[in-house]
Amino acid sequence: MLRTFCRVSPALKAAQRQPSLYLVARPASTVGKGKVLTTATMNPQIRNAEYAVRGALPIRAEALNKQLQTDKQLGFDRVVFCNIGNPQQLAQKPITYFRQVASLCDNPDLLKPENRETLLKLYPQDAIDRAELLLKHLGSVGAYSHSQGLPHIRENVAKFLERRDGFSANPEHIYLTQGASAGVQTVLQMLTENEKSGIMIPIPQYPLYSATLSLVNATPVPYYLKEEQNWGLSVEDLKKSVDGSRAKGVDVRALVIINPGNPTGQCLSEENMREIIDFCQKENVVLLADEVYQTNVYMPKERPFHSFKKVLRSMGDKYNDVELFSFHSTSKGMIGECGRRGGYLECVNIDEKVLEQLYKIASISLCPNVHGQIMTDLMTNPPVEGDASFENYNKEVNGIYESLRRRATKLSTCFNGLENVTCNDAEGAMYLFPRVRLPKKAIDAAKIANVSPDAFYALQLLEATGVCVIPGSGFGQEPYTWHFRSTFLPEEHLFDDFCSNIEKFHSGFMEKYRD
Ligand code: DCS
Repeated sequence: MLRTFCRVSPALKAAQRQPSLYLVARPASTVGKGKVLTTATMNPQIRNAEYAVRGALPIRAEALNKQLQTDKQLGFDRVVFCNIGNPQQLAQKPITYFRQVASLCDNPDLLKPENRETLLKLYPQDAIDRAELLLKHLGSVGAYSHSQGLPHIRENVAKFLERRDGFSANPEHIYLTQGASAGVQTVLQMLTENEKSGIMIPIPQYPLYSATLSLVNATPVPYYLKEEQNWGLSVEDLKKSVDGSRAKGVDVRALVIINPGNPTGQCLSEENMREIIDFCQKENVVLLADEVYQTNVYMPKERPFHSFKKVLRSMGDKYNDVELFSFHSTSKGMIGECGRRGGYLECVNIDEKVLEQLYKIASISLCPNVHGQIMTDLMTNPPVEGDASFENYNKEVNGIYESLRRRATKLSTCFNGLENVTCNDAEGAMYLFPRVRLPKKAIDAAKIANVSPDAFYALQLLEATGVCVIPGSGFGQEPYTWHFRSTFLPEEHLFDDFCSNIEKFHSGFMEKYRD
């Protein structure tokens, strides 16, 4: 009887057959001499993974930030973290309604009848109602939820997708995730059969992709975005890239599209998206649509956001064999709740048996964190007309949106005014990715300092101004071109100073290294 309940996994059985596994893996002479786990013995995939947005530059920035507490001689009075799209780190205010609901879910005692009178002085009725509804489904935020995410929230996400796209969505095909990152990592892990499994990624790209491919030991298949066409994507380039890799024996099986782009900020046209979907069908590749910046769209008339799900469905039944995973997050948009780790993944046209495996992998982590799930519920199901919070919610969201748009323009104007710098406008997202034509003398100095020229520039900028940006090499760029990525998230009232510090630094740098 016990045997049927305690099924021993094949891996465990193999280990039991080989009790001396430990000694076999490590030569006897090393036992007892030094650490078992070193950077030499560790998983090489982890050792080799690189993630620039939390890499060398931000580490130096953190050190400078610490130094500033005691040393007032640094030449600047604060470090400005433009390395990461983390709005609340740069003083963006959280959306009031979101925090009201979250705080009531965290402290349900406030909802007790005896506290109602006081509560109503502090909280609007719709926040109270929402918290009560969520708690009815959740029980407690301290309990594990369904591994795929609370069914009630997944139903709300599905309704949101139906309103957004005009096509049906199935809550069973939605997985709530800890930020979009967890969804992306899981799907990349699922797609990797062996080291020949190839995933097409844009260059420049957000390094979550290259880092995860390194972790799972899959092969990145790069395709280049065209800087001179506002970081446009050409399907001919996709074709060249897939053909070239397949000719080398790579088993290309998926294409990653980041729309709106990070670090490049471009928004795809619907026509371009149709071509991409058609490409996926012809080439038999799964489409991964990273749509975390879907509401960060600053030219909504000329370059509106379209979801891949909507475009795919609008192309009719003929395309029902195109497999699509799409990702969204509560970290971006006007919400910026990065620390709460909310998001979801929608699976379209994915094999049911694969969905079972996806459920299994989600269940190994038990469940996505419940605070993130609550944020996902609020993001996809915010106050509507007639709700007590509607007006204030809209005011806050529009205020952040308009400010982001102004800051995007201000910063691109600043960059385009710098000698030897060109910068495309941000159609979307939170970043600019200017190109700097560095003088030869600066490139030689970088060589002596043993860093890439773009890292050399970014380091000098950091040391001189406290502004932390990320060198283009962290995202990938055309060979012998140099870029950096900066967010446009610094506070608006400090923005003029921020721009003029960059301008001063840049002209000094160019003077110093002029050929
Ligand atoms: N996809 C894209 C395109 C992103 O830019 C990010 C985060 C993510 C996914 C994952 O974010 P979450 O896991 O928080 O949902 N952007 C990083 C960046 O470039 N700066 O900040 C984080």
